Amino acid sequence: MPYTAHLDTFARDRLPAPADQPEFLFELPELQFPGRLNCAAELLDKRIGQGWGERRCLIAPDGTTWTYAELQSRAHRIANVLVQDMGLVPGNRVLLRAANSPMLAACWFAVVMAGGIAVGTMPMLRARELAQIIDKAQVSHALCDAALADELAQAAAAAPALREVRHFGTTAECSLEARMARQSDRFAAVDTAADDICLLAFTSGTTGQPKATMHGHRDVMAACVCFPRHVLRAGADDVFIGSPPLAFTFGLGGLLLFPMHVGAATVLLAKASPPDLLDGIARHRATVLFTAPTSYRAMAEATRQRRLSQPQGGTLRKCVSAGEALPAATRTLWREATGIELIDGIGATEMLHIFISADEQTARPGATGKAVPGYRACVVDERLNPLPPGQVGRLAVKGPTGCRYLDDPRQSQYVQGGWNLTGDAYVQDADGYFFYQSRTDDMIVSAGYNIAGPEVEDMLLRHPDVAECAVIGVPDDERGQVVKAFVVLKPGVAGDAACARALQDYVKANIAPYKYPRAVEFRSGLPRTETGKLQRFRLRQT
Ligand code: 3UK
Repeated sequence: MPYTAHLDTFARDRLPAPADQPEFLFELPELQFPGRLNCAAELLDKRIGQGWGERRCLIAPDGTTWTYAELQSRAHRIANVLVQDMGLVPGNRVLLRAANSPMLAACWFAVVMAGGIAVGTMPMLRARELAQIIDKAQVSHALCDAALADELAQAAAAAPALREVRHFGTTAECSLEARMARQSDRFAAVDTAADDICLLAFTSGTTGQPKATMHGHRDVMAACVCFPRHVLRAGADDVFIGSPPLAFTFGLGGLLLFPMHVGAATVLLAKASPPDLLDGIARHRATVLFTAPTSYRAMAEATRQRRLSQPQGGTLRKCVSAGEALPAATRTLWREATGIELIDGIGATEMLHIFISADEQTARPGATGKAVPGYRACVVDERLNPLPPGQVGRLAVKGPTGCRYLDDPRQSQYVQGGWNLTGDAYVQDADGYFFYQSRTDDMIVSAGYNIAGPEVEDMLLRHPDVAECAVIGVPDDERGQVVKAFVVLKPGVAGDAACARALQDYVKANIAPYKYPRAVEFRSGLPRTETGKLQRFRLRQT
């Protein structure tokens, strides 16, 4: 048996069979990792050994700042509480439940340092969804913000696996903080194997039953040296900020792991709506921003007056967009508002983080970018044969990270022949740039034409009256499907027949007329997941 520090082998026992796992590539020199690795010790304890102890690490919305050494002493105390008071054994799953905050980050490091498996949960989740997660991951311990205790208590009543719950952010006698005060601020990190699992990330899933993806200590370190080192290139003097929850791997990487890997500081905002983000950037003099395309679009309007970026006298210098396709129109809007060229990147919970991207200098409108160093990507047909440039097909990737679903038959859909198939339809150009088309199952087929909804959305977004939109195919007797647009108008614009016609004419005039939306419905908002992704399947159900 290969070495593991896990005494509780739940995760290891539920890995996909070797033949169902993707091929992992470790071709770059920076991807050579030792057989024993604890990523929490690497990102925190090692940083202090390196002399970064007094550097700023975590910044709360009110400006309260923890240095690397202060985060370490909290994480070590929590690790001692987990092991001494709560009986944590390496390999146990620990549910984390809080809005983004320094305390949530300290809990994450404590769990991982103690050899536990962190199970992040979005603050918006309800008891029903929490119970599903607890049951699927057989979660035994939880650390929970007292403000979010109710739904967890309801879930716990229905989920017997959960034995130990501790709350923070309360003055109660049995609070996590009270227990921390009685523990030592020294904890020796568990000597985990590089491939011991350290986090379970549930897919934000725009459809269907939740799946748990598994990532190990090596995967975390690998993610830190691919996109961040080769594309983002942030440094120790940067101040990161953004919106994705730490329970979403986009947020975990962008707002916690990546800044700490380079010794930077990170602002953890509990609320990160576009106006909150704008305030936070100015107040904390943030330099690196991670958020989603819709958020950039909403901020662009308001940002013109705010001088956010360096070319305008502000501080912001790097902006990453991921989670959904970035419409070329949004890229332009942001550049015009701030002078900053967005860094688009496609990532996935299954892949841990971003694997195709382009930096500010090499970005092309409408393209996601090229394979991030460390990854290989191609466009393939139904039988996994590579397709030439210009042909639309399925995106296939492999690299140092990849998909391992916890005990799930859908493994064989995501991983085929060693490749991770993300479910996205892409086309490559002659220069190797990848252009997103749609989700594979979202491609609209109307009267024999293939139409990618996002292309129509991009055109609608260029119209001055449109705030947000979503384009899907709806069943049609004559054409199989017709293109339908759901449109949220800017305030003060009337959603009448004349407006619908104007939008249709606008699309027809600017892209091939067969792509225009034959149906237009006005809405006051669009259905989104807790990570902000459009739920097209819910629009199809209406
Ligand atoms: C879509 C994109 C076009 C695409 C994620 C960065 O979004 C993340 O993970 P999820 O598991 O969703 C994955 C799916 O989302 N997508 C994401 N980014 C882009 N489509 N352009 C993009 N730039 O369908 C993908 O398969 O929620 C993103 C880092 C970590 C992540 N988990």
